[in-house]
Amino acid sequence: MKIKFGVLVAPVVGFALATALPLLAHHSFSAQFDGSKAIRVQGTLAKIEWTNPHTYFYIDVKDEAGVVLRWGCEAGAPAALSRRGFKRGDLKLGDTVIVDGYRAKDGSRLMDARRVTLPDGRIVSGASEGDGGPQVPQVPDPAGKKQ
Ligand SMILES: [Cu+2]
Repeated sequence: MKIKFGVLVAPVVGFALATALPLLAHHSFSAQFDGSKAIRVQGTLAKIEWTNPHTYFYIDVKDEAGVVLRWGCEAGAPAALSRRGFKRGDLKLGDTVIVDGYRAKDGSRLMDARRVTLPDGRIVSGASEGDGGPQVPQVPDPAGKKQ
């Protein structure tokens, strides 16, 4: 009976670790994101976490029906962003921001931020290059036109 119990429990623990790790540790692009699913998200900054190894910012996006959906955007570490000209003072809550990147494989509202358009119009790297993913996302602009 003890062996059977172990067999039953192990898959549950394994699943919990597999789902928790991508957000906590460094990972390759393909572990979490889909390079064929480019996306542009434009909205207002709701929350930002300057944490290692990834900075996360959260953008509230209003859809055609007026429903606000929150997107999580994963960027590089704070120091890596700073080296690319994206510093803490560049974004404050409520600012309008555009993020270009790729959607999470699991279909959740999480994306890899490859490029960020700051409120002052500067376009800066999300500091996530080098993770094995595509470099420049080809995504529709907010008006629906192709870049
Ligand atoms: Cu990582």
